[in-house]
Amino acid sequence: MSCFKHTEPTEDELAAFHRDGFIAYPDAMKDDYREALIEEVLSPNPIAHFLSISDKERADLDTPTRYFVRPWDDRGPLSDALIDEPLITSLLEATVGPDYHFCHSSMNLAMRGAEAGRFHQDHHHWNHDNPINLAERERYYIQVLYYPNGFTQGDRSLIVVPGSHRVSPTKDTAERLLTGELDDEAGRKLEAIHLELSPGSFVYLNARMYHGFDPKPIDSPQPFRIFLIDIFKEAGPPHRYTQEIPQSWRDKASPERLKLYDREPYTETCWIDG
Ligand SMILES: O=C(O)CCC(=O)C(=O)O
Ligand SMILES: [Fe+2]
Repeated sequence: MSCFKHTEPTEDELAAFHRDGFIAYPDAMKDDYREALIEEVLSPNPIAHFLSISDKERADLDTPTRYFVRPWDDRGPLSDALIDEPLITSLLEATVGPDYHFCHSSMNLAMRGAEAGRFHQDHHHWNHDNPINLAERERYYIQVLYYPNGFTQGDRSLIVVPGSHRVSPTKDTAERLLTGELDDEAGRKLEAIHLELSPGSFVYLNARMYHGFDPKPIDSPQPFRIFLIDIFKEAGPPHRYTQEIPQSWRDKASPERLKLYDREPYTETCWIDG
C-alpha cells in the first residue's frame, strides 16, 4: 500500500519551502492508509495501556498528558514505509540533494490538558560552539511531522514563523522573533501562524525555522493528538539524537534504505575534538 496521494512535490511547493522554511501537506495520506496507520501506531502494548487507563489513573503518571518515545524503534510496516515513500525521497532530493541520512524518529501523543511549546528551532549544531558544530551550522536538518488524526487551530496546533529559517538562531532569537528587530535579517515581516491540518496531513520542515505549538484544551473534542516525526540530516557528523539503527531494521532494509542508515550515531563525546 502506498502512503500518499502524491509522489512528487510541485515547483510551487518547493518555492514555499525555500521562502517560508516549510511545506504543509494537508490530507496527504490515502484514507485507507491513514486509518491503518493509526491502528498500527496505537497498538503496541505500552501505548494501548496508556490509552486504556482512566484519566484519574493517568494523573498519577510522571507525564499524564503526554506519551513520548524517542527513538521510536517499535515501528510496524506502515509507519516504517514512510521513511522512503516516493514523495519524501523526492522532497529530500529536491531540497537537500543526494547526500542525506535518516537521523531518528519519535512518536508522541498529546492528551487533553497538554501544555504549549515555546518557539524553538531544532538544528542542534547552532546550540554548541565546538568547531565541528560551527562547520555544520548551514547544513540541512529536516523534520517531517506527521499528524495522522490532524488538529484544529488552538488545539495543539503547530505554530510556524514563515521565513524565520533565514535568521541565525542565536541564544535570544526566540524571544526577539516577533518584535520586528529581526525582520530585516529575514527579509520579511516575521509573524506567527497557527496552522490547522486535517487528518492524514504532514509538514516538511527546515528545522532552522522557528516553531511552537498551542496547548491542548481540557475540553478539546479530540481526546488525543497523534504526532509522528521522521528526521533526516545532511551527510556529516552526528546530529543530536542521531540514533543507533536496530539490527532488525537493517535486516529488513533494501540497499537504498541501508544507505540512509550509513552514518555514525550520536554519542556524548562525538562533537569534542581530539
Ligand atoms: O507537536 C508538534 O506539533 C511539534 C513538536 C515539535 O516542535 C518538536 O517535537 O520539536
Ligand atoms: Fe520542534
